[in-house]
Amino acid sequence: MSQDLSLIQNVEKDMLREGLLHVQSLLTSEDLARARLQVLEFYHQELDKGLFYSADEAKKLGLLSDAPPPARRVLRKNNLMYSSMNWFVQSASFERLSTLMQSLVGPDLDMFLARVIVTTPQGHIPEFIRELYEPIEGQLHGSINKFLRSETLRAFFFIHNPWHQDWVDMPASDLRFFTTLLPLTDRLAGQAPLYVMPCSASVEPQSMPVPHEEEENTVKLLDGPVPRVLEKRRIIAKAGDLVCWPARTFHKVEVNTSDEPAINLRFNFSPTGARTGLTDLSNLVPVSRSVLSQLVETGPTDPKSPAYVSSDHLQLKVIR
Ligand SMILES: O=C(O)CCC(=O)C(=O)O
Ligand SMILES: [Fe+2]
Repeated sequence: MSQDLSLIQNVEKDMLREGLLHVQSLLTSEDLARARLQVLEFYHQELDKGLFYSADEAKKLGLLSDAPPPARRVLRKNNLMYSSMNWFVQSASFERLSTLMQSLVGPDLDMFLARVIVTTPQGHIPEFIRELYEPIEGQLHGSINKFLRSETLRAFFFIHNPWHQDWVDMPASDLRFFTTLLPLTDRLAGQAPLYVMPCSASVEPQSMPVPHEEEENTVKLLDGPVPRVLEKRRIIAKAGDLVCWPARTFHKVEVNTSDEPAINLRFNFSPTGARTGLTDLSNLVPVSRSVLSQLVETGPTDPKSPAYVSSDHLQLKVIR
């Protein structure tokens, strides 16, 4: 417990200082082993079936024209995190994650996005797709979901992810959210290198591609009244770690030159009542509630207290 408390104090300090947090070994070894086995099995099954359309198929399906193809979404019922992997939100590891999030957000906490993110090994991506998205510089995004052969999309596939702030995923939000990433595979050497710009959480939302010049250890942001030079730092994350940032911290993922997929669980958290930008509010999962919220939402827990009736926005309906 005292270890957890000091962890939380450091977490708050780290996050406030840099708008970035990396906690080693957040997942229990049991949860890591189970989740890792499941995502790797999923990946290799998809790979055996043939992950992506061929160039001819993609052309016939209109995926290569400039006109946007029909949207292919990961439906909630197919999303791994809401189906075969939904055990994870009940796990001891998720409990640790939500305790940590409560320390950064407060006791009124919601989780509003849960997905598996795969950065596909370069060697598993057909040449015609690589030509469309490489090099990473100047690209709008690195999502390659539309080329997936599988009829049911269960996870989110990337070739890379150019510099961005996660507000681009939630443009209609009020920016009050954290992204948490839980790598289930190591992010070392060529395993989809993850970079961040520490101390960038106050930069105004930038649309993509973000105009910049990049050196080995710095990035110069060229949009805005004066160019700003920020540190560029690689996060050497290992399977089971936690990496977390708020809506405006810049990060990027380079292509995966290793033989194995780089796979993360991703959860977004916000304080209850924040505008998340979700169109379907059923995707919002209450994680914890303050005492005040519990009292207002359901009434006291004492068995002698009258049953809670209802509260209609500003008008409290009390029946005695
Ligand atoms: O794959 C990663 O490590 C990061 C992915 C990412 O940037 C995102 O999901 O917004
Ligand atoms: Fe991101």
